[in-house]
Amino acid sequence: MTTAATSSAHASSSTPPAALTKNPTLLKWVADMAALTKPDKLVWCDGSEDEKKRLTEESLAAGILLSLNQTKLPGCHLARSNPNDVARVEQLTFICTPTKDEAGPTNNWMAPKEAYDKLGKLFDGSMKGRTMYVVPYVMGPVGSKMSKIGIEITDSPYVVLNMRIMTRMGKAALTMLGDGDDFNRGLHSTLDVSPERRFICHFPQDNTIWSVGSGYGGNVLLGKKCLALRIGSYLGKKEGWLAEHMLILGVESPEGEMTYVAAAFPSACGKTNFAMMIPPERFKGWKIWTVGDDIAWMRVNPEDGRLYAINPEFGYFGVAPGTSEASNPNAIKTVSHDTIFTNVALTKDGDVWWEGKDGPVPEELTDWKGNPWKKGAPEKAAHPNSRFTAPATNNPALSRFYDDPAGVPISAIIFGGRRATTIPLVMQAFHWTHGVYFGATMGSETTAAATGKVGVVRRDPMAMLPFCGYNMGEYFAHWLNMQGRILNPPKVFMVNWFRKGQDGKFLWPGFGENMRVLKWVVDRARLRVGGHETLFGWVPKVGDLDLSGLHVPSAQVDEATHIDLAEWKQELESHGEFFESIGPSMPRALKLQRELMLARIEATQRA
Ligand code: OXD
Ligand code: MN
Repeated sequence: MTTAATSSAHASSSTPPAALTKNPTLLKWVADMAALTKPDKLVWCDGSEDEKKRLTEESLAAGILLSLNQTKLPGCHLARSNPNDVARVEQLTFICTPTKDEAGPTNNWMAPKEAYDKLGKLFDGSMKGRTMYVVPYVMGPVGSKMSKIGIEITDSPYVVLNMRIMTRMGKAALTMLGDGDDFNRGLHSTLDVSPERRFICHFPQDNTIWSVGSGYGGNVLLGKKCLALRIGSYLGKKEGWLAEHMLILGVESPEGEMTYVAAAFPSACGKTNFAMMIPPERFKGWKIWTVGDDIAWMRVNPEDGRLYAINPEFGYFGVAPGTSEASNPNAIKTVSHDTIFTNVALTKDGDVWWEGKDGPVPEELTDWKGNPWKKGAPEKAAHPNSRFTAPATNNPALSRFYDDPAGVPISAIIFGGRRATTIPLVMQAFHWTHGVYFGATMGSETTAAATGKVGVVRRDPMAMLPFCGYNMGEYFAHWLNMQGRILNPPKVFMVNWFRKGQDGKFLWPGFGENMRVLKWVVDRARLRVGGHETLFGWVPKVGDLDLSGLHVPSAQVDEATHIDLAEWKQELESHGEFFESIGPSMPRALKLQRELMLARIEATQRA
């Protein structure tokens, strides 16, 4: 192989790496990783169109990408992963801090030395016969003080092509880095894609990620969950900002007033749909603008004391099944060109298909594994976690501030779960600490399919359970401490689109109708609409939620917003159990919030 210092910079051109970077720290690290993994060839990625074309052609020739109908889907391709490698693997994801306590009770932990040794053995020679790609990227707008630089070394051209969509990738990142040494060091090899040899290890103190044995997005697009959330949350704590699993959207009124909202929902609970929502007919003139659909990095601006958010990503890695004109028309337009589809089904004429897509179910398809599939077959044609990787700039609702280095000022934060009972459609916290309590106790009910037991609440604090890179109790403390930094904090809300009635049916129609809830949130944040004070927070009074033109009986909306004291007592019990599980790092301020709510219930019941 050629070494980093002497190889040709681009496989296809004679530009030496010096034209891209002379950064000695970077060159040394790349040379070290090459010495470990022993690739046949080394390619520095510059992010150019030529590079994209070349890699796409090579991937098509190697069968890594499959061609789609270029008239229907210009610039789109299909990838199929190994069937054993279709999702994030939480059980194989580790936080490698010097002590177990730093990783906390909600993370898998491995001592750094053990992890480097174990994975070092797997990486040793893992790229023999392969090409090593060096992928420089920026998470966040290029040049922004809020952005971070990462370098991912990978042996997967699929990863390079996806990183190109999901991040600001290539020369710009190296220019921004200059000779600095402040960059995330990511090393990835697909190895033999065996679950036996699959590990995703994070070393927060070293700003390093080692991922081996997987080719699936969440495990290998290291900028996303690994850097932007796990390492990001650690850096946020250290540097005084927040890295969150949140969408960011702008709500524009017919008068042109813009209000920005960040919202955390657990994975696969509709963040992308919410971030790209089209308001219903009744809200003529209102517009929702997407800043981000999955991750928010938020910092206080000392000038106005407000929290500003950037979306560190540059594209969407969205779940395909269920995406349709009805559920998300903007997503359908977004994936209509220059998109990589992974594990969806293929039609006879080279189009993509997934369960829940518009139009009739085709009679015959090729399923996500490449096998023939017939309508009515018991197996799904597309994998339930099949994905699209699409550029943010394809989104018709993309905010014009999505690339603004200063970010957008956040007026409201929403925490949402998937709860069949107890949690009302929407509720506003009394104050910041109470809002942190909302986030810390977020949960979703498991389904029968997942656990065999319906209605078991899995707590997913701030939707960060699989993504917080350090001790969860200290993460809560960091959220509480942020109050001291934010002079003008956003108002905090919880929402629940998933409450069910006695008949087991959803009480609230969801999707575009969520605009009605969002409007109340915006108006509350701007202190111009009423609410009713309950024991647990503010909820809309009759008349506060705009229900005109909604074909849902008002009694049903009442049920969706109802607070049931018996249910809440049980809920607070469950919060207590969860807080216990966090151990000694659980902040007292949150425990006291819980006791206060219990005391309020008791006082009401005595009265
Ligand atoms: C997730 C995702 O799993 O965004 O949360 O892919
Ligand atoms: Mn996510």
